Amino acid sequence: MPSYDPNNIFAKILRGELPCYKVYEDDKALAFLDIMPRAPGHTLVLPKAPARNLLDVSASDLAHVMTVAQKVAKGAMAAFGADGITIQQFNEGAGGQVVFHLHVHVIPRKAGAAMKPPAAEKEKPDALAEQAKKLAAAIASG
Ligand code: DGP
Repeated sequence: MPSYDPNNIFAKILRGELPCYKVYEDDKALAFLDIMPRAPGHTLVLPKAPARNLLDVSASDLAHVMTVAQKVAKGAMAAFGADGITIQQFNEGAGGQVVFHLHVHVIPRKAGAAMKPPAAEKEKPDALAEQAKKLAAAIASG
Protein backbone atom coordinates (compact mmCIF):
# COMPACT_ATOMS: atom_id res chain seq x y z
CA MET A 1 0.00 0.00 0.00
CA PRO A 2 1.37 3.50 -0.77
CA SER A 3 2.40 5.65 2.19
CA TYR A 4 0.29 8.51 3.59
CA ASP A 5 0.37 11.66 1.41
CA PRO A 6 0.26 14.78 3.63
CA ASN A 7 -0.93 16.85 0.64
CA ASN A 8 -4.27 15.07 0.26
CA ILE A 9 -7.28 17.40 0.36
CA PHE A 10 -8.51 16.27 3.78
CA ALA A 11 -5.04 16.79 5.31
CA LYS A 12 -5.24 20.38 4.02
CA ILE A 13 -8.68 20.79 5.64
CA LEU A 14 -7.31 19.35 8.92
CA ARG A 15 -4.43 21.87 8.83
CA GLY A 16 -6.89 24.71 8.19
CA GLU A 17 -5.43 25.40 4.74
CA LEU A 18 -8.81 24.74 3.09
CA PRO A 19 -12.29 25.49 4.50
CA CYS A 20 -14.96 23.01 5.50
CA TYR A 21 -18.53 22.98 6.86
CA LYS A 22 -17.61 21.70 10.32
CA VAL A 23 -20.19 19.88 12.44
CA TYR A 24 -18.00 18.49 15.25
CA GLU A 25 -14.40 18.67 16.47
CA ASP A 26 -12.42 17.32 19.41
CA ASP A 27 -8.72 16.72 20.04
CA LYS A 28 -8.62 13.53 17.94
CA ALA A 29 -11.32 13.87 15.29
CA LEU A 30 -13.02 16.30 12.91
CA ALA A 31 -16.41 15.91 11.21
CA PHE A 32 -17.59 18.08 8.30
CA LEU A 33 -20.18 17.94 5.50
CA ASP A 34 -19.38 16.20 2.24
CA ILE A 35 -19.58 18.93 -0.43
CA MET A 36 -20.97 16.37 -2.91
CA PRO A 37 -23.58 14.78 -0.63
CA ARG A 38 -25.42 11.59 -1.44
CA ALA A 39 -28.26 12.90 0.78
CA PRO A 40 -28.78 16.09 2.82
CA GLY A 41 -26.53 16.10 5.90
CA HIS A 42 -23.99 13.64 4.45
CA THR A 43 -21.02 13.96 6.84
CA LEU A 44 -17.41 12.74 6.82
CA VAL A 45 -15.68 11.80 10.11
CA LEU A 46 -11.86 11.82 10.15
CA PRO A 47 -9.14 11.08 12.67
CA LYS A 48 -6.79 14.05 13.07
CA ALA A 49 -3.75 11.77 13.06
CA PRO A 50 -2.51 10.81 9.61
CA ALA A 51 -4.00 7.51 8.39
CA ARG A 52 -4.54 6.53 4.77
CA ASN A 53 -7.49 4.26 5.53
CA LEU A 54 -8.72 1.31 7.63
CA LEU A 55 -5.56 -0.63 6.83
CA ASP A 56 -3.08 1.67 8.61
CA VAL A 57 -5.13 3.56 11.23
CA SER A 58 -4.37 2.82 14.90
CA ALA A 59 -7.00 0.80 16.74
CA SER A 60 -7.58 3.64 19.21
CA ASP A 61 -8.07 6.29 16.47
CA LEU A 62 -10.41 3.94 14.62
CA ALA A 63 -12.47 3.37 17.76
CA HIS A 64 -12.64 7.12 18.37
CA VAL A 65 -13.71 7.86 14.79
CA MET A 66 -16.55 5.36 15.14
CA THR A 67 -17.59 6.91 18.46
CA VAL A 68 -17.78 10.30 16.72
CA ALA A 69 -19.64 8.71 13.77
CA GLN A 70 -22.24 7.50 16.29
CA LYS A 71 -22.58 11.04 17.74
CA VAL A 72 -23.03 12.45 14.23
CA ALA A 73 -25.56 9.73 13.34
CA LYS A 74 -27.67 10.48 16.42
CA GLY A 75 -27.46 14.22 15.73
CA ALA A 76 -28.44 13.68 12.09
CA MET A 77 -31.50 11.62 13.06
CA ALA A 78 -32.70 14.58 15.11
CA ALA A 79 -31.55 17.45 12.86
CA PHE A 80 -32.88 16.07 9.59
CA GLY A 81 -35.79 13.97 10.81
CA ALA A 82 -33.99 10.99 9.27
CA ASP A 83 -35.54 7.52 9.26
CA GLY A 84 -32.16 5.78 9.17
CA ILE A 85 -28.41 6.18 8.66
CA THR A 86 -26.08 4.60 6.11
CA ILE A 87 -22.40 4.25 7.05
CA GLN A 88 -19.82 3.84 4.27
CA GLN A 89 -16.03 3.64 4.37
CA PHE A 90 -13.80 2.88 1.36
CA ASN A 91 -10.22 1.54 1.29
CA GLU A 92 -7.78 2.01 -1.61
CA GLY A 93 -8.84 2.75 -5.18
CA ALA A 94 -10.01 -0.80 -5.73
CA GLY A 95 -12.26 -0.40 -2.68
CA GLY A 96 -13.76 2.87 -3.98
CA GLN A 97 -11.54 5.29 -2.02
CA VAL A 98 -10.86 8.62 -3.76
CA VAL A 99 -9.38 10.77 -0.95
CA PHE A 100 -6.58 9.07 0.94
CA HIS A 101 -7.08 10.21 4.53
CA LEU A 102 -9.34 7.81 6.42
CA HIS A 103 -12.95 9.00 6.58
CA VAL A 104 -16.25 7.45 7.54
CA HIS A 105 -19.36 8.59 5.64
CA VAL A 106 -22.46 9.16 7.78
CA ILE A 107 -25.47 9.52 5.47
CA PRO A 108 -28.91 10.40 6.84
CA ARG A 109 -31.68 8.52 4.99
CA LYS A 110 -35.37 9.10 4.46
CA ALA A 111 -37.62 6.10 3.95
CA GLY A 112 -38.05 5.40 0.24
CA ALA A 113 -35.48 8.04 -0.91
CA ALA A 114 -32.57 6.67 -2.93
CA MET A 115 -29.07 8.05 -2.34
CA LYS A 116 -27.55 10.11 -5.15
CA PRO A 117 -24.56 8.48 -6.88
CA PRO A 118 -21.16 9.16 -5.21
CA ALA A 119 -19.71 12.65 -5.84
CA ALA A 120 -22.48 13.39 -8.40
CA GLU A 121 -22.88 17.14 -7.86
CA LYS A 122 -21.69 19.90 -5.55
CA GLU A 123 -24.29 21.18 -3.07
CA LYS A 124 -24.90 24.94 -2.90
CA PRO A 125 -22.79 26.72 -0.24
CA ASP A 126 -25.90 28.24 1.40
CA ALA A 127 -27.53 24.84 1.80
CA LEU A 128 -24.34 23.33 3.25
CA ALA A 129 -23.91 26.21 5.70
CA GLU A 130 -27.50 25.85 6.90
CA GLN A 131 -27.23 22.05 7.27
CA ALA A 132 -23.91 22.31 9.11
CA LYS A 133 -25.39 24.79 11.59
CA LYS A 134 -28.41 22.57 12.27
CA LEU A 135 -26.35 19.39 12.60
CA ALA A 136 -23.65 20.97 14.80
CA ALA A 137 -26.38 22.22 17.17
CA ALA A 138 -28.03 18.79 17.33
CA ILE A 139 -24.68 17.07 18.04
CA ALA A 140 -23.80 19.63 20.72
CA SER A 141 -27.13 19.13 22.45
CA GLY A 142 -26.34 15.43 22.45
P1 DGP B 1 -14.19 8.43 -0.95
O1 DGP B 1 -12.69 8.62 -0.81
O2 DGP B 1 -14.58 7.46 -2.01
O3 DGP B 1 -14.86 8.12 0.34
O4 DGP B 1 -14.80 9.81 -1.51
C1 DGP B 1 -14.39 11.07 -1.04
C2 DGP B 1 -15.61 11.90 -0.66
O5 DGP B 1 -15.14 13.19 -0.30
C3 DGP B 1 -16.66 12.10 -1.76
O6 DGP B 1 -17.93 11.77 -1.19
C4 DGP B 1 -16.61 13.57 -2.10
C5 DGP B 1 -15.96 14.19 -0.89
N1 DGP B 1 -15.09 15.32 -1.17
C6 DGP B 1 -14.16 15.40 -2.15
N2 DGP B 1 -13.50 16.57 -2.08
C7 DGP B 1 -14.01 17.24 -1.00
C8 DGP B 1 -13.70 18.49 -0.39
O7 DGP B 1 -12.85 19.27 -0.82
N3 DGP B 1 -14.42 18.80 0.73
C9 DGP B 1 -15.40 17.99 1.23
N4 DGP B 1 -16.04 18.40 2.32
N5 DGP B 1 -15.70 16.80 0.68
C10 DGP B 1 -15.02 16.43 -0.42
